[in-house]
Amino acid sequence: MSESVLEASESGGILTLTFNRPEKLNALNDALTVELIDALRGAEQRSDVRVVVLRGAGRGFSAGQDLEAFVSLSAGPERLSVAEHLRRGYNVVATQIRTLEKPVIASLNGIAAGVGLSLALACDLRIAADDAVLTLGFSKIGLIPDGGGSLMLPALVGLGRAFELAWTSDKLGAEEALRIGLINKVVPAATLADETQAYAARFAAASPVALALTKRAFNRAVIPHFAEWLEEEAVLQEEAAAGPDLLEGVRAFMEKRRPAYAAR
Ligand code: T3D
Repeated sequence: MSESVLEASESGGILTLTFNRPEKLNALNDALTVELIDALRGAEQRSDVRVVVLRGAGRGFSAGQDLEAFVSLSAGPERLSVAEHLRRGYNVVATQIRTLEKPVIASLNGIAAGVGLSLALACDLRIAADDAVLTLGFSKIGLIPDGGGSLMLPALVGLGRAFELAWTSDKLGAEEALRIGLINKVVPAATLADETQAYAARFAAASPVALALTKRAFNRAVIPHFAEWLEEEAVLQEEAAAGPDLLEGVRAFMEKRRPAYAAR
C-alpha cells in the first residue's frame, strides 16, 4: 500500500498534519491539497482538536506548487486555468486556515517556498528550526505571491520588505525571518519537533473561547477582506500565467539554468 501524502497524528488535543512528499521537498500537488482540505475540514468539526500543526517530512516544509505536476496540468487541450486551480485548491486551504477558530501553527523544518510559504504565512503562528530557509520564489517563475501571500506578507512585514522579498525571492534564514516579524520563534533544528509540541500544548490548554474569538477579532480587524482578496489574487495570477514568463521560468528551473525574460 502506498504511503499517504498527508500524514496525521494526534496527541493532547494537537492534530499534526505532515506533508509527506520528502523526495520532492513536499512540493504540493493536487492529491496533497485535497487531503489537506479534508483534514482541515475534519479539524473544524471535532471539538477535541484544539490546535493544528502543519509540518513537512524530511528536510523541508514545502517547496510550493509541484512544478512538474504544474507543467502536465498546463499542457494539452485541457489547459489548466491557474485562477481555477487556485480557487479549487490553495485558496480553499488558506481560507480554512484563517477561518478555523483554533490556533494553526506552521512548524518550519527546512525550506518553505512559493505557496508552501504562503500557507505558512496564513497560519496564526510560525515556529522554525534555526536552519530553516524561507523564500517567496514566485517572481523567479514569473508569478505573483498567491495562496494569500500577497496579503499576509505585507500584513506581517510591511510593504517595503514585502516588495523586496517578493521581487527578489531572496532566501531568508530563520533568524532574519524572526527579526522582521515573518516568524514567531526559532529553535535548534534538533529540538523543533519537541519545541513545536510544547508550544502548541500551551494553546491546547488555553481557553478555546478566548483563542477563537481573538482569532475572529484579528481577522476582522486586520484582514477582513481575506476571502475576497484571494479571488482578486487568483485573477492577477491568471494574468501573470498567460504570458511567456511562467513557461520560461519553470523550464529554467527544470533545466537548472537562469531564466531569460524578455522586456514587456
Ligand atoms: O496554479 C497554481 O496553483 C499556481 C500556483 C503556484 C504556486 C507556487 O508555489 S509557485 C512557486 C513554486 N515553487 C518554486 O518555484 C520553488 C522551486 N524550487 C526551488 O527553488 C528550490 O528547489 C528550493 C529553493 C525550494 C530548494 O532548493 P534546494 O537546493 O534545497 O533543493 P533542490 O535541489 O532545488 O530540490 C530538491 C529536489 O526537489 C529536486 O529534484 P531532483 O533534482 O533531486 O530530482 C528538485 O527538482 C525538486 N523540487 C524542488 N522544488 C520543486 C521540486 N520539484 C517539483 N516542484 C517543486 N516546486
